[in-house]
Amino acid sequence: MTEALLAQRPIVMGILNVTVDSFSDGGAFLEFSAALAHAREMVASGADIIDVGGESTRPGAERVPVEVEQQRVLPIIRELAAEGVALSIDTLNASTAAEAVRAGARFINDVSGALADADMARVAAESGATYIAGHWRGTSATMNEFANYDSVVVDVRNELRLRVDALHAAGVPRERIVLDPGLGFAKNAEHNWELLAQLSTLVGDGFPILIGASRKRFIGALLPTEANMVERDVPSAVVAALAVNAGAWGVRVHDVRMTKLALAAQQKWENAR
Ligand code: PMM
Repeated sequence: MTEALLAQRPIVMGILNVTVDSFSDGGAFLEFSAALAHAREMVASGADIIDVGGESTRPGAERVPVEVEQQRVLPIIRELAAEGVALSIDTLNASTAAEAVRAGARFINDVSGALADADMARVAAESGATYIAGHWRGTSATMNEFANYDSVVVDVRNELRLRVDALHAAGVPRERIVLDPGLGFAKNAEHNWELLAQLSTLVGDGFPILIGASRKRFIGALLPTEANMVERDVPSAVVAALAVNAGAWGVRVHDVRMTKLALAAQQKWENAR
């Protein structure tokens, strides 16, 4: 089901965070239609996959009840799947992953690499979806305490290998695993840059690699303090192009249009070599 997308390079995953705090009756349809409109705009701009998330995993973020998470994401997934859009569900929860795949998602994007929910590896195996395993330590609340590495590249690589072993043991075939070093998850800015600079090491292990640098704090640190979020899109697009140049399979981004332009330049450069 995802073979064609896994064979394609590079892919652009557009971020659809449906993480509003209240879904009041009046606001629900507005939020729903606004989310759909944004997803359609990203598809029109060339997004290959739309990544739908109903719970923020940022450092310090509070957990959302699983019913609320599902109310946010499932109607959007159903609608976009019916329109033929390739979708991934960004969740830590196995039950949300299972429901999302039933609703039409083809990828399960779990930043915890199946550490947050003991049932996730089984769901990943049984669902038939392609599973994106992120590297993380701790939880959203505690991850900053775990940002200690002997060598961040060696440690992340080894810990991702352990996740692959666990997924494989649960029945997820290697061909359905994508790895993500989890920039910002139990990592400071230097860790993130080091992982990016050594990306070819991770790529060398043979799994498709997804990179999520877009608008993250370490990107924001390049800008003056008064800069707004949207100003992070230029350095995010540069990092996306460099990541693809280093062999990444895909990039998870907010500004699809700008990323596609950066990747078009990268592809021209590559093709002319
Ligand atoms: N980062 C966030 C959420 N989901 N998924 C993957 N695979 N990789 C990431 O780096 C990642 C993710 C947090 O960023 P956001 O709050 O801007 O979505």
